[in-house]
Amino acid sequence: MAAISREILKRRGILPSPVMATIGTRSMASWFGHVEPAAKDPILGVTEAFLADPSPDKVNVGVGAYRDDNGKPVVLECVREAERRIAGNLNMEYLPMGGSIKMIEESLKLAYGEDSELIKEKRIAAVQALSGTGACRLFADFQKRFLPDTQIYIPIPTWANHHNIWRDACVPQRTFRYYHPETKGLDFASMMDDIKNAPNGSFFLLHACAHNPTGVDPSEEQWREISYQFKVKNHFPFFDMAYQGFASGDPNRDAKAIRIFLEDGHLIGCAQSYAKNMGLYGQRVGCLSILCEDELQAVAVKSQLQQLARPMYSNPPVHGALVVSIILGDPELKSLWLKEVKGMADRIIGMRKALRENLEKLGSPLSWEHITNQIGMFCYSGMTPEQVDRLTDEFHIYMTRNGRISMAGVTTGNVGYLANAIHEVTKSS
Ligand code: PLA
Repeated sequence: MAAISREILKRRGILPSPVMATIGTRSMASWFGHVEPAAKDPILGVTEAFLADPSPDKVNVGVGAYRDDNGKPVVLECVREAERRIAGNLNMEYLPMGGSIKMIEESLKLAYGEDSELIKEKRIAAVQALSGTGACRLFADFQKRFLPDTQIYIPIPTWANHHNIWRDACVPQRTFRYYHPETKGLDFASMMDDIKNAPNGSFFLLHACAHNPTGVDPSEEQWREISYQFKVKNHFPFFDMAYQGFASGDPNRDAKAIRIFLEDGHLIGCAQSYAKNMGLYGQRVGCLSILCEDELQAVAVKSQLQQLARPMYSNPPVHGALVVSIILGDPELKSLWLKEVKGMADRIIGMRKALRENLEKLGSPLSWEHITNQIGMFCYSGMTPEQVDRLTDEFHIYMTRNGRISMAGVTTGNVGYLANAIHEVTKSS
């Protein structure tokens, strides 16, 4: 008997099942015959395409991964020193389900403030997470399990993976306006309207600093207004803080939005990542914290976060957590880290200036002021997907199709080439 095609089965309303797959000539492969290839990830897919390009001119300004001025990945000196201290001295036993207590303690100081009363009162439930992504996902799963009727309000635009994370956690999503394409700045009025118009007690995802992809953050004054409105509406703020230190060069200053919300007495959630600010990308080290009413509640919440982690990955990886604990727990290494974070932020700021100057020198008819107004790792250039396609096809320059340039990949060596290519594809627009 000829193999029954998937199409015929579909038309007959019969989904191919493992049993049906044994009918006909198709073999075991049919177990997965219905699996279509997934769409390419809009960010990590760019790296794949970049790696596959043999051109010597190629430039990757896609993923937000810091490079030195020679375009090489960086391991911070404080990290090297922490690793020297670990080598041969510590065991590789499992961490507890909630991760390293020391790493969590240090992370909370970083987010909530060195002398935070909330830490002393033990009101924060916190667990080590699989970097920022894992922290967001754990929170989304917690939200679904314990507040199943809630939704999450996500800014437009945002880091593309936010949508995947809350989708896979089965939390319904709503959006709020954030960015103004004409001014290439914050659309504060619309954002406030959307906050006001959301049902009381809504969950909001906020980027604590260095908003991805826009590089546009509210000012301190605007954060105060946002916090006030959240109080009025009894909304819950969940801060994704993936770039602490990358906005201003100072992690303490970059936590300002969170500190304002804390001053105003909000309960908050917070996802922290050491991928960017310690360059620990592949180590997958981060922290999820949820500020509770009191210690009793925090103990319960933490135990439930651990219970969510147990069947998913049991307990988090140990190496990155050791590195972070050693750096943040040692005053000398911590000050070296602060110096190195500032160094990374400053190099990026320098590249923003250089890219803008180069474009202006080329006589671009467009305004590129936003390159230096925006902050953090990314420049939301305003280029269209078609212009980005031309950059890739004609100049071997790789970036996400939303026009986001990872400034962390721009160097003294490639900034001229990049500016020239951008000028070529935008000059007649
Ligand atoms: N949150 C935001 C806002 C991010 O931009 C990123 C990373 C993360 C969380 C997660 O980082 P982590 O899990 O590695 O800690 N965004 C990158 C990489 C840098 C990515 O897409 O995964 C980006 O290029 O946008």
